[in-house]
Amino acid sequence: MNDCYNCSDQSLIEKAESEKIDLVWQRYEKMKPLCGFGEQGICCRICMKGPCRINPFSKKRSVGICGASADTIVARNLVRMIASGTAAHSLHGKEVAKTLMHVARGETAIYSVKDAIKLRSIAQKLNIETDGNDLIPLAGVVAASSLMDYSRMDDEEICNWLKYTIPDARLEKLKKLGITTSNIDGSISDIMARTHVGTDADAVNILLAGLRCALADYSGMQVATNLSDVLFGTPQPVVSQASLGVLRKDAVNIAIHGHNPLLSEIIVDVAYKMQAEAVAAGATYGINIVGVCCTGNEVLLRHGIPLATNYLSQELAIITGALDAMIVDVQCIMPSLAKVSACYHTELITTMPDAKIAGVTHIELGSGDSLKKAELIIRKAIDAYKNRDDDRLSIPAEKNKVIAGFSAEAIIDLLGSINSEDPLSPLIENIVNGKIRGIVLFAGCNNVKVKQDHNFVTMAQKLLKHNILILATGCGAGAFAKNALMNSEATEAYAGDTLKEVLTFLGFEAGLNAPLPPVLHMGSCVDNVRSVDLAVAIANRLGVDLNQLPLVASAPELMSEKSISIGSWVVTLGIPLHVGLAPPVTGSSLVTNVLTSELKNIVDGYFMVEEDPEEAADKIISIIEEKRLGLNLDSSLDSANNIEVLS
Ligand code: BF8
Ligand code: SF4
Repeated sequence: MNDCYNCSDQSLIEKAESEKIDLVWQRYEKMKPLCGFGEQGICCRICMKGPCRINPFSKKRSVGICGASADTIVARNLVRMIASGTAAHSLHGKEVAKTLMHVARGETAIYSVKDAIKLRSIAQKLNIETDGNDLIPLAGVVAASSLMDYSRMDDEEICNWLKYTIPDARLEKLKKLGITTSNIDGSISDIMARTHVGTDADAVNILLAGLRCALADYSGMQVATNLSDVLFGTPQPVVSQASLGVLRKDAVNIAIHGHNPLLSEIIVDVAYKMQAEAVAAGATYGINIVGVCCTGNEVLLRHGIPLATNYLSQELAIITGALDAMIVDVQCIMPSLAKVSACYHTELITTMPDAKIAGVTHIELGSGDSLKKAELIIRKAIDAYKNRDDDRLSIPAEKNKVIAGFSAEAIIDLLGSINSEDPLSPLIENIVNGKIRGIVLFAGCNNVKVKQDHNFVTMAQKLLKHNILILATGCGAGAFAKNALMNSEATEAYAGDTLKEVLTFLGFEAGLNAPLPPVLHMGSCVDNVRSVDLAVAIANRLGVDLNQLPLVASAPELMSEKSISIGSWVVTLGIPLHVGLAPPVTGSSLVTNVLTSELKNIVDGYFMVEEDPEEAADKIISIIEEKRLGLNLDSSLDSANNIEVLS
């Protein structure tokens, strides 16, 4: 059975087994063999003449009842995954933008502009006049400009959050291909319309629309991340802890799980004010809020709240017997939590109208009485604590120090303490002189088909040894946080000599009195755009496009439709992407070939499938070295200061 890389998680799996509680790993075993047609993407249930499935072993060219080929079916299924991922991210972004608009109109007493500097810098980025614009009216203009990206009717225009955030050369390339997007919601509905029965049957044409939709995903993620920073603050380095050992025996433990900071920020605020009630109930420490999945990343970055776990082991938080409540909003919440929490005293509470679980307590947040509702939720947790059964308590001892909060702004600020006139230069010089060979962005989920966190950790250790700096988001960041790769000690333990030298220098120069971690936590899944912002800043500084940078992305344990949409815009921006599992496309050699090879000729980026983490790391190293050669980094430069050669 593929279970957890982390030993303490493993002991909880065994505890659940002894208590006869099925978890994701057992359900996976029971589901085997998985549907081979589904795995290859060759089943179609788009109309009621079917469902149809293509026989992958047929010598004759097998087609669906309507005549759709495997290529058409696979392409349609894939782009529908992209549309779903895009819808999930961009709805999150739209809700944040609408909230900023409510702030600007004075319609909410709960939220406010917390980061005025970020608001002004966004306005500048979006080409909005800031002079003479007071803060609150400016918030309204920024919110309107962002919401326009969801509603624009002029197809010739381009979404602001796409147009103003990528290098000019990349934008020109995308324009020529006709895949820029003018309207995020429009790009999603375009996919649903063209994949209706009897519409687009040209696999390549369908895939190109998928790339356009993926760029809509990128735009919506930019909205979500940037406007969340305005409302809740831009992350700065913060020290905390990760792994299930962050749960406490002497506290009312509340996990917040999901994605949208609009909800989690309220819970965090209200919980701080209700500590005394928890103490009065006998929890001497008070309330201990911990995070799960991307909400966990959001509150870790902004508040230093400990991260309990990432996607695959979410049920284990309950199996500790120490979790008094789990409060969830949207996305990546296993419905199984209802059954698992019913085996313990844990209160499971859903909070969003579009994400309920049958039989689970639903207390809706998001309207004017959210603060009162949040109090009610916390009180339920305190009541549940009184029912905790100490005999079933099993809190793992292991927890690891994590330094998180590396937004692009935080990294640039930190480097600016070394060179305030040209903050990026310390990073760029060390990439140019080869002390940092390149950068890998690890993103994406856990998948039960892989031993949890194993691919992340194995690949990172090899890449770090090769002096490659790592950025991480989403459940990838969770994997590194839990497994002690996001602290200064990890730099000592894993970084190659020159990377260690640079991280140590930067850490001390920036006043941290310790090396920077070798894996920088940039946030949740939507925060993948933070790493793009950093890469774009580096590319612009060097006068090159993103595809030329020694930069590779990896989703070694991908699972969700969101990971497919993110992966698709990553390659469309020109960045090679490693995936540790093949997406459901192998039933079409045409689609597989386009994604893994032809795309390189079209958008420069491409998908590289490699299941073995050691091999994957080697392949990524080769790509990075190839990119360095392309930029002539090692041969033509004799000094770290010669970076102008590149521009
Ligand atoms: O958005 S990394 S498992 S929690 S989908 Fe989900 Fe994947 Fe985790 Fe966050 Ni992203
Ligand atoms: Fe079958 Fe075609 Fe209908 Fe798909 S759209 S279910 S391939 S008949």
